[in-house]
Order: sequence, then C-alpha cells, then structure tokens
Amino acid sequence: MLLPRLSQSAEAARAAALQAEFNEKKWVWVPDDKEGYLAGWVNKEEGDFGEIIMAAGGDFRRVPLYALSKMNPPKFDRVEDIADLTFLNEASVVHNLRLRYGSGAIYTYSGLFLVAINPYQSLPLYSDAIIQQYRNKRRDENPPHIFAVAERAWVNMGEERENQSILITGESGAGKTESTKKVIQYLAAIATDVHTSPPSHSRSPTLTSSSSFVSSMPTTGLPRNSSFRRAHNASPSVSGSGLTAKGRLGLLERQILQANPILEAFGNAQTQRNNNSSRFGKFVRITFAPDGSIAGANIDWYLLEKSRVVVRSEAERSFHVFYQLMAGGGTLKESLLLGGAIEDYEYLNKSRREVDGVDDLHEWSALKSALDIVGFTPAEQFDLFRIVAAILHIGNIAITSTRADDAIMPDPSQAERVCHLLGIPVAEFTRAVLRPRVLAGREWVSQARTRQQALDELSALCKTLYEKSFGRLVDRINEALDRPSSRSTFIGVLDIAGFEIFEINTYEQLLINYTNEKLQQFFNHHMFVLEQEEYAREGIHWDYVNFGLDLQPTIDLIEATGNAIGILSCLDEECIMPKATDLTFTNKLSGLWAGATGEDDEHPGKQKYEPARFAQGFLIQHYAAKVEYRTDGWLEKNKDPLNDNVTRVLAASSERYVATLFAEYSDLPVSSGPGGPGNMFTVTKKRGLKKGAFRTVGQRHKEQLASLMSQLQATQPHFVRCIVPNGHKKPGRVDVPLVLDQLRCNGVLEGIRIARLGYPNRLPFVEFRQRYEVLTPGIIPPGYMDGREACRRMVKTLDLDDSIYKIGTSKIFFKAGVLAELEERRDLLLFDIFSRLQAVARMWT
Ligand code: AOV
Ligand code: MG
Repeated sequence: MLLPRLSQSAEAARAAALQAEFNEKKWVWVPDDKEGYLAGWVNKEEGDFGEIIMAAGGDFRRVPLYALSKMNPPKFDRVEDIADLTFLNEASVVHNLRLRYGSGAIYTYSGLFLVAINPYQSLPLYSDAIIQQYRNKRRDENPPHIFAVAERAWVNMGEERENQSILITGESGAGKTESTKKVIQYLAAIATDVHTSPPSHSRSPTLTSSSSFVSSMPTTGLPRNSSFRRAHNASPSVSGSGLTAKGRLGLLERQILQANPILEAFGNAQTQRNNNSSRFGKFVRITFAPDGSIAGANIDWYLLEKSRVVVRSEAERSFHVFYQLMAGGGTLKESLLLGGAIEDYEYLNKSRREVDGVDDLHEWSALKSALDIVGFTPAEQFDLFRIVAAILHIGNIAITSTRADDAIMPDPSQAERVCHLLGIPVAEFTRAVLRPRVLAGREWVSQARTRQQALDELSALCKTLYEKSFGRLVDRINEALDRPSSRSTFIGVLDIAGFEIFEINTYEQLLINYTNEKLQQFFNHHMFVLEQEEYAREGIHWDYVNFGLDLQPTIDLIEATGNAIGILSCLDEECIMPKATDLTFTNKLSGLWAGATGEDDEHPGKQKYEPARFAQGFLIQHYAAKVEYRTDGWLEKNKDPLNDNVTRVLAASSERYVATLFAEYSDLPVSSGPGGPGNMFTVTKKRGLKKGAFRTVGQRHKEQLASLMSQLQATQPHFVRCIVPNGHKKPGRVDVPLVLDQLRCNGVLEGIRIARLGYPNRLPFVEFRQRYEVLTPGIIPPGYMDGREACRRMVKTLDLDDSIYKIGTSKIFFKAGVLAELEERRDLLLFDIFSRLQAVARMWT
C-alpha cells in the first residue's frame, strides 16, 4: 500500500510545484487576431491598462484590462468537463478544447453539452470493446464519448420510461452524421445484447443522481484526463461475450443500419466543405420494447436541398446516387435509356464528377445491397432509379424559341424518352411545358411560354420529382422499420445543420437559422428547468429570469401570425398578392417591423429587426450573431411553383409510382384535358380539400418544426455539438477563431453564460471537506460531524464572502473563480509541507 501512496504524493508534489510556479505570476489570456488568445502575465497595471509580458517570445503588450481573461491553474488543463473550470471564459474554454484535441481527446463535456471536434482521421474509439467499456457506466466513470451520451439516453429511458432525444448540431463537415451513426451503432449493439444478457434497468441508484454540472473536482490533485489513455487501451475482456456485436445483429437492427446508406445515396452529395454532406436534416427515432430490445425505427426529414439536382457550384456534385447509377447501373441503365456517359448529361456535366477516395461503383453495390436488406422489391428499386434517370433526360431536353420568342422543342425524341419513363403522353407533356392553359380573367386560355419560362418549368419539375421521390423513399423505409406499439419508448437522434452565416444569406439560411434559434431556446429552457430543480432540491434561493425566454422576440419576429405578423407569414401573404415582388415584400417587412408604429411591448421582435442598408434585405439579431439576409428570389422560393398543367399530367401517369407521387394534384379540375377548363371557384374549392398540396415552403417548414419541437418537448434531451477544427479538413490543427465562432453559434458559450448567472461550480459536502479541510486545521472536531455543518464552519474560517457561495442540502455551490482561489491556497500549503518533508528526508540520507 505504501508504493501507490508514495507515487501519489510525488504526483501531488509535482502538481503543487507547477501550481506554485503558476502562482508567482498573474497569468492571463490576451486576445490575438490570428491565434484567438495567447498566454501572458501582467507585469504591471496602469489605470485601465495592463502591461503584459507574452509567454511565447517575452515581448510586451499594452492591453485594456477588460480584454484580459484569467487563466485557470494548470491542474485544470484538459478537464473533461469545461464546466469544472473555475474561470469560465472563452479563452479558457478553447484552450482546454485545444489541449485535449492535441492529445487525441476529441470529446469534451461542457455542462449539458458533449462537444465533439472532428478528428479528420479514423481513431480507434468505436470498437466493440469500447462499446462494452461504456455499457452500464455513469458519465464520470469514463472519458467523454458519444457512446456515453447514447448510454445515458438508453439508461434514462429504461429507468424512467421516458422518451429520449439526442440533438446533434454543428456546421457542415463538423461530424453530425458520423456522430449519428455512432449513436445508432451503439444502440443497435447494446439492444442486441439484451437478448444475451439481462437488461440492466435495475442498477444502483447513484446512476440517476449524477448532476449534469460539475459533479466532482479531481480528488487526487490529478486531472481526470488521465483516464483517457486508460480507457482507450481497455482490454476487450470487460465484455461478457467474445462475439462481435455486428455478427449478432438481428434483421431489424441490420435494416436500421442499412437505411443510412440509402438515405446518404439519395440525400448526400459532395460539397466544398464535406465530401459526404447531408443535404437534408433528419430525426431518426429508434423505438425499444420494454425489455430494451429494438422494436422499430422511424425517420423524419427536413429541408432537402433539391435545387442541387439542377444546379450547384462547379466544384461540387449532385446527389451521390446519380454517379453511382452511372457507374454501376449496367443493364439497368439500358432499361432507363441511359446510353450516355456522365459527360452527356447536362445536369451532371457542368460540375465536378468524381470525389477523391470515393468509388462510385463500390458505393453502388453498397446501395443495392442496402435496398435489398431493407426490403425494396426489384420493381420498387426500379421506380427509384426511374426518377433519377427521368431527371437526367429532362435536363437534356433542348428548348429553343421562335422569332416571336415562343418556346419550342425542336427535337421531340428527348421528351419521348422522358415520357416513356414517366408513363405520360408526350403531347400533353409538351403542351403543359410549352403552352400551358392559364386563367385569364374568367377564361382559360393557352399561353405561349418563353424559352426561359419553359426551362424554368423543367427544372422546377426535376426538383419536385426528386423531392417527392425522396419523400416516398423515406416513407418506404419507414414502412419497413416502423412497428409502432403502445408500450415502446424511443430514442430520437436529430442530425440537422447548425446555424449558418455565409457571405450571402438567403431564404434557406433563414429557415435553418430559425430552426436553430428554436432548438437553442429549447436547450436554454431545459437548462433553466434543470438548474431550477437542482437549486430547489438543494433548498437554495435563487432569483433569476427564465433564460429560455430570451430568444422569444427573435422567434416571434420570424414565425408570429396575427397582429404582429412575422416574416414567414408576411412572405406568404405577398406570395398570393398579384404584382407582389421581392422588393414589395422587403418594404412591407420594414414597414411592419422597423416602422415607428407599435409599442415595443406589443412587438418585442422589433429590436431584433433592421432593414439592410446596402442590399435588398434585412438584418436579424439571432442569439449567435446579427445576420444579414438578402431577399432576392424569396417569393419564388417560397411558392415553389410548378404549374398545374404539368402536375396534372403526372398525376394521371400510367406508372403507378409516378401517379402516386403527384396524387395530391389528381382531383383538381382538368383544365387542359378534354374535359375543358374549370372555373376559378372550383379550383379554389378543390384546392381547399386536399391538404398539403398548396402550402408554401415556409408554412410546411414551420409545421414540421412545430411537430419536431412538440416531440422533443416530450423527451429528455441530450445535446451534442460538433465542431470543425480547421478549414483544411486535416487532423491535428485547431484554428482558434474558427472554433470560437462555432462555440458561439452552437450555444456552448451561451450555455456557459447562463451557467455563470448561477453558481456553476458545485461539490458534494464530502468532497469539499476532503479536499479543503487542510486549509482549516482544527476547525472540525474529531468524530462525526454533519457534512453541512462542517462546510459551514470551513467557509467561515476560510473567510469567504457569502455572496460567492451557497450551501445546499448535500452540496456546496460556488460562483466562478472561487475554486481557483481555494486551489491556490491549498497548493501553496501542500507545496510548503512537501518542501519541509523533503528537507527532513535529505537530513536522513
Ligand atoms: P456533417 O454531417 O456534420 O456535415 P459528417 O458527419 O459528414 O459531417 O463528417 C464529415 C467528415 O468528417 C466525415 O466524412 C469523416 O471523414 C470526418 N469525420 C467526422 N467525424 C468523424 C469521427 N468521429 N471520426 C473520424 N472521422 C470523422 V453536413 O452533413 O456537410 O452539415 O451537411
Ligand atoms: Mg451530415
């Protein structure tokens, strides 16, 4: 027993020496344009300025004191939970993340968040052995990991019979989709295990009591990060069975896993930021039977970037499936009349065709086998590719114009191919595109289109075809996986694009940022409730406002209906106004929100809105930043126009698959067919009958988001924030300003801000006493003493101001920074004792 104690005290001495050295100077983080923050110490202070000596290089800098951030003592380096830091400032947060990332620790907690920094390399963190290592373990028993989040969700679901959600956000390429896959991998593996080992729902009660905030300080003087290496060298013998999880998965589990390559083939594409970028958001729910085994799954999807099938930047590709089909289609391609190569298709030959390290032929086989496993019949598979091929053929339809500028199709053979695949009469299709019947006053007339109008119609058709087919694909996957049962509970994983601020922000950014504003509000509210519960549990009085409400004015500004009409409703109104344009819409908004009318109480969003000064658009103050939106093209984007003539032809297709995609249009009065035109009244009336057909993009998204939010509200949430470390897709490098931006956008800094409103550092009485009793010798008499009383005596002796701590019923709570001071005092003392011991030891040798 002597040896470990000796080595422990040697470690403690080293730490104490480090601390003593640190204590000699007043260390700070100095803001730096390039590096984000640099270390330095305050040489002297003059008024509001400090003279700083920089740690690297030793040069002097004069910096305003308010710009400096206090550095945490070295023992806080690499803490596993950022909330444990005693100085909670931005600089310390990124410093900690950078240190950890540098040693391969890509995961770090920050209070309620798991922060995951993309390693851009394959790390040995996801084997079956590691899965076993996280099974049945509390969060603080293992290094931070996405598996720990999945484990906690699973345990909470079992113990509390409550649905769970895991919300993963981050910018493009940050690792959301990879994280989602890891969660599903973990759940599939452990749920398979329940068949071979008893469910672990009856575990020790300590499991649920672990606080989401600081639960413990390092008790040995060593930071807890030392467990990282230990964890990842863990022997697989922890696992009860030697079989790999993969080998044991049942059909349903395999189908759930195989749904992903299908979704990725149709919904992902290579972009400049990510070779496998998801161009849609998804919420995947895995349902579990009461015994913990998987009962089914269901996928909801959001905002597919369908315009990509038609255009994209030159350096990017369309959806993967196009290239996979072209590479591997073989005889299938013949049936789809795809005789050419990629170069021959207008919708593919204008941009990049290949991706480094991606073998489309191989991906094609993976897609085919996934479709087989999930249960798509050959006919169903053919229908999916029928749409892909039809889109390529539509792209090749040549349109020219007459001298009168009327659109014509000089070569009908291309349209014939399209119509053959889509099961529609070529004459009707051509007429619908070139000379659709439209309502002129009270009469239906054929109206000639210009070349551009006809081309726009074709591309609108392709986008709609693709989106509808994607929707049908997801429905079909759900049919295969969905086995609803009243007794099941679910874990939902949300993989959705994070807050976006680009050079030019448009309607898509507004919708995604609106979504993130709502998700952030959900987080803030959740954190508020947990904080409140914790304080209430501990009998601590704390006055505060619900920080979930902070974001409401911005949300109102976007989504409100009624009197203080929001941006989306205003856009909807303009979409049905004759003669409305993007400009009239923009002006109307400014009149509504920036005008002098209306009390601020009635329009709280007013302070969040500003007309743009140099472009047609406006600025919104989001929680993450002020963003300028340009409103060009919004009316069209919101209406998502496809003329009735075209949809009606498709709804009457002889191919069942095509007809069902457009079924919602089928009961419209036939205006271009032999039945003759209907009148305006019947159109409106019938339109009212079919829900779903004529909603605007904004309305549809608002409804979907409302449904998502209400589902999330009925779950216990877990939050994962993915971070891109640098702009080069390379391992090892952390670009601090880039990371800080993301921490701001993804709410991690916001979480820290609100944590600081309370008492962010908290310790159970026992731990507080164990660690700091050395500072108050003789205060606590030998024998038993109530933990609370002991703490009270200690803080009194330590002379702490009572505004900086609160004593609860089982824990003591501190304002940020207090623990650093206690640590400093403790280390000085230990160092002193140790030096004296050493002196004594020297006398004896
Ligand atoms: P995203 O989902 O957040 O972007 P992905 O999950 O597709 O990002 O990750 C992008 C790429 O980063 C992956 O293809 C991997 O190469 C790499 N990567 C991410 N996480 C890991 C990990 N844990 N281990 C190893 N490599 C990883 V987007 O869908 O573009 O918003 O739209
Ligand atoms: Mg993704």
